Amino acid sequence: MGKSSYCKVMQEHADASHRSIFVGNLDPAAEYFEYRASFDVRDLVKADDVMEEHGLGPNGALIYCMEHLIRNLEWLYDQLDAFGEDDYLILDCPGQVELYSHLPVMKRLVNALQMSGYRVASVYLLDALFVLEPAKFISGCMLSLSCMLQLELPHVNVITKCDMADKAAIERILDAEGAWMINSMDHVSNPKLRSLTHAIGGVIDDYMLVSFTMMDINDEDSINDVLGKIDYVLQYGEELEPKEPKEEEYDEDEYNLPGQRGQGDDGDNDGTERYAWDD
Ligand SMILES: Nc1nc2c(ncn2[C@@H]2O[C@H](COP(=O)(O)OP(=O)(O)O)[C@@H](O)[C@H]2O)c(=O)[nH]1
Ligand SMILES: [Mg+2]
Repeated sequence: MGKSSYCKVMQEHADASHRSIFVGNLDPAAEYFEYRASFDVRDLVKADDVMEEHGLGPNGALIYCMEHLIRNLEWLYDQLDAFGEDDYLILDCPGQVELYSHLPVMKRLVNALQMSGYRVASVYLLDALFVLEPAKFISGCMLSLSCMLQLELPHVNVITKCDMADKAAIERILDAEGAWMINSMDHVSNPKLRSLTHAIGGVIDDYMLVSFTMMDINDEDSINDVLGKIDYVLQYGEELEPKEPKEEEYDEDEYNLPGQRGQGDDGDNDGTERYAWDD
């Protein structure tokens, strides 16, 4: 979904705006990325090596690698020691959904970071082309929800690759009632499953559980907007300069703060100081 590109774009944006963003690669199967990596999990374990040594397929090897990382957290702590109090780090994570949905690996990693005093947020990326197809969009929303429930972190959803898609069409879908989207699927979906699909759409819609920010890598304002939203959920820099969301710019429903859905809360949260989590 453009995870490594997201890291690169954020790092370049920070370079150009007198801010530092560090990136660490946590994807043992990464083949290629263009950001300056402060550390790389492939120095500890590589998916290719594991496939060869243990005769595993790509998914099995990836899970093996992540479990190896969890068993060797000292390695990660050694890398993290290099950073200072206010440093901002994006972790470029593997995208395989089972790591977030039904395996405890990423949750354990998050717990370890939090127990060491790091503030963590998750950033979920969804490809713009998925938004334009209702069935894929709903499935993307469900996956995001699954990550939110599993990781229990302040969470920001971003639509990537907006430079390649019809932005007006995406905006229309994001503004539309979920019911409209579900109805637009009726002519293609199996009638037996229609009521289930309606119920899922209704849950997403009624509780405004998932909301997205569009990001276009060629539009600095949209990159700034995404960064600002993540800063807000992390309360990044709050010690340096108190930061309140401006009503006209920030809508608290957009932040998907765990445990605060539909409670009319004012959006306060543990936030983060050092670490943004890219999934
Ligand atoms: N045009 C465009 N291409 C993108 C964008 N993000 C990623 N890509 C392309 O999509 C492919 C996969 O991106 P990558 O960041 O490596 O995905 P990852 O596997 O999730 O880390 C690469 O060829 C990127 O150049 C984007 O925002 N716009
Ligand atoms: Mg990648």
